[in-house]
Amino acid sequence: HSVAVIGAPLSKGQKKRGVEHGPAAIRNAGLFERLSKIGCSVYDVGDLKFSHVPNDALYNNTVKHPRTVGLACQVVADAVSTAIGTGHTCITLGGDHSLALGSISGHAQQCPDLCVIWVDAHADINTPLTSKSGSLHGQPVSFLLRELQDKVPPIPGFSWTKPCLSRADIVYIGLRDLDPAEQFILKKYNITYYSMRHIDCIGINKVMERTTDLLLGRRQRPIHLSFDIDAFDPMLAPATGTPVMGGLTYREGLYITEEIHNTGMLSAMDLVEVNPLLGATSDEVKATASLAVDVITSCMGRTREGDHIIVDELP
Ligand code: DIR
Ligand code: MN
Ligand code: MN
Ligand code: MN
Repeated sequence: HSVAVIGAPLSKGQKKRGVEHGPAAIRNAGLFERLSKIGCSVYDVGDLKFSHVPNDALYNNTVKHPRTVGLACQVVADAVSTAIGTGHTCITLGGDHSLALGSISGHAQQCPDLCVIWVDAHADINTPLTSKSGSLHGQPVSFLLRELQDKVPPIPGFSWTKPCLSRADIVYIGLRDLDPAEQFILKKYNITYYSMRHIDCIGINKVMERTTDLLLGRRQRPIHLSFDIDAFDPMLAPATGTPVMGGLTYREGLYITEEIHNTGMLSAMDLVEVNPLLGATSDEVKATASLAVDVITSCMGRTREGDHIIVDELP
């Protein structure tokens, strides 16, 4: 099938330099060759251009670069909407995770019925008023959820956003580093999440069974996968801005993406927070980027069993 790849070199949603080079690092790790090998026809949209908004003052003394990030997300939303509207499965390469506000909004313009699987060490559900860091990559989900809108102030750069998800339309997997306000929000709105503890407890197979039952049990609908590379253990994905010990194993990560592929409903995905300036060695950077490619190709149908033989009889 046909996939569109959009580079979104957005970095102003967090504080460390280098995450804007994520798309190039993932491309250089052989993404297109690997996608072609599994039979995808790939359309490269290229890297989006984001403008830096001058005089982009803090919001509420905390939230950083609101106009720059808000405008960039709008550019991402348009690109994703166009790619989905043209009939592609859409892959957005980050860049920091604030871009998911754009990609999910753009996806929802074409598929209002979509649901979201958010794979991350973090819930990224702070509001601009609860955020301690002021980083917008810790906040995208708050703008997307209808139930939270009376808690989200109108901040500069985000007037175009419209919440497109309800609390039951999103499931988190891999959480292990939540701010107190984020924990409060997850509990108060009864949002489903499978933390690393849940994965230890019931296993990744049950987690995926429950996730797909919850999201697709009543009706088939498009899936948006938002995959933060920091969901993996830092041993596997060291080149990322906010690593947290005790993350997904390689096998758990690929089981998640294989099950998502097997639903047949994956419509768009993000792969975010690969920061090639943060590996201690070039091997660490290569391992992180190559892991990102494994995640993406697995989503698009690569299996760990290899390809099926397409002849009728052995020679
Ligand atoms: C923290 C960290 N909860 C924040 N979030 C991160 O900044 O709001 N998200 N690192 O990926
Ligand atoms: Mn994230
Ligand atoms: Mn994260
Ligand atoms: Mn397939």
